[in-house]
Amino acid sequence: MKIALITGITGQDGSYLAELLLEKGYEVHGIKRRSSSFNTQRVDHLYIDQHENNVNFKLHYGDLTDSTNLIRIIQEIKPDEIYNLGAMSHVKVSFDLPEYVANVDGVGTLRILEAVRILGLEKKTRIYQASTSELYGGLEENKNEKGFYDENSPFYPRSPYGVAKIYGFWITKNYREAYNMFACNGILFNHESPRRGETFVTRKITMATAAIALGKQDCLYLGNLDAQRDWGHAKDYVEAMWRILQQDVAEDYVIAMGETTYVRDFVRLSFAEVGVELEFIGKDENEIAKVKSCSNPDYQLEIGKVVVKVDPAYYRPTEVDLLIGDPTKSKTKLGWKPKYDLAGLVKEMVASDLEGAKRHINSQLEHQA
Ligand code: NDP
Ligand code: GDR
Repeated sequence: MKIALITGITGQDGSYLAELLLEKGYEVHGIKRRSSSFNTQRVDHLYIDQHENNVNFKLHYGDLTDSTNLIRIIQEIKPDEIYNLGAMSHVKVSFDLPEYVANVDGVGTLRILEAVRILGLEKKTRIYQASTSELYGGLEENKNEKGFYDENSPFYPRSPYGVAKIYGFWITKNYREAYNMFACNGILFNHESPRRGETFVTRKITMATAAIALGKQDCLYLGNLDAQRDWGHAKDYVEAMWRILQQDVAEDYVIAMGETTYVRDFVRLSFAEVGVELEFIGKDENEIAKVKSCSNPDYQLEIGKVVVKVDPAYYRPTEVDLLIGDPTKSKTKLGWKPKYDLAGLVKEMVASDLEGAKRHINSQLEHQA
């Protein structure tokens, strides 16, 4: 039985990866942070009473800022594979917490690599580092001849998050070259799911779609509607992470869908799921979206109602305008093939948020009864 350690197991990707590795017969260990309120909702369904026999899922308290803790956990479980997914992952918030993000997202990666080296596990333990398309920064001149970012495109990060992650990228590559460690970067483009954090743009949109359709929210306030992202499904992307660590040779890979979509068009797709067609008018901070038609009798939205407005408070000091990745290498070398497209992703997210919103309304009604 292979043993895996996942940092960031309580996050979107960590939870899907834990499910995948358990299905594959791994013993899965994860690092969770001590918090004053519950932070394990995404993995609670995997929890097994630790008094049972053959427990193959275990959470350990820890933090990427604490080397002693990381060394102790890795020493105890001696993992075959470490997936370093832990990070302060919100780009806009990284402008408010730049030093903390450098410590967790940048130096945290070094702490994992060093722990493995200090413990003499360089030959045993394979390491996956969660690198990101934010490394590219969206500069037009850095795209390849086909108009995509690939494994050879130059980096130009545009946020404290991107700058911290570039350290994580290079220190992973350096440890691979310096100490012959099996350490790889997955340069993943945006990936979403019903488990996506609620302040990332896709989830914010699908939750608001559900709440507005059910009459529980008046208007959705967003930032830059002109940004373009290459969006995939997190379930597909964690499969790529696993494949990266199963190769004979340690290398870095871009994981992407190879298509880019405006934030505005994600909003359109999301509202279309509840039968609402939107009309966008105005520009920049004066842009709004009104209901043009509503074909679903369950969601009676008034024609002309303004459901989206721009709030410049959500603009970033420096923005990444456009991201589009070239998945050729991952498709040919890893045999990676995504099962979801954008339409399927939006459908699943809106359906899940509608269900969640209805559950919430029903429980409120029960309390009132
Ligand atoms: P999430 O924000 O959903 O999850 C982040 C995880 O990291 C959570 O489990 C969080 O714990 C944990 N974490 C935060 N700070 C620390 C810390 N100091 N010590 C230990 N753990 C910590 O992110 P995703 O699942 O979306 O992303 C996973 C990784 O992939 C991240 O590194 C992200 O930067 C990267 N990435 C994500 C992409 C995406 O589109 N989703 C694309 C490319 C890269 P808690 O639950 O307690 O907050
Ligand atoms: P991103 O994701 O910054 O690409 O980072 P996010 O969903 O936050 O933003 C995508 C784009 O949408 C624009 N936007 C808004 N974003 C948020 N969060 N809220 C808004 O109201 C809003 N309005 C418009 C943003 O300006 C941006 O252009 C994600 C994270 O998961 C990172 O950890 C990961 O590394 C990258 O994807 C790849």
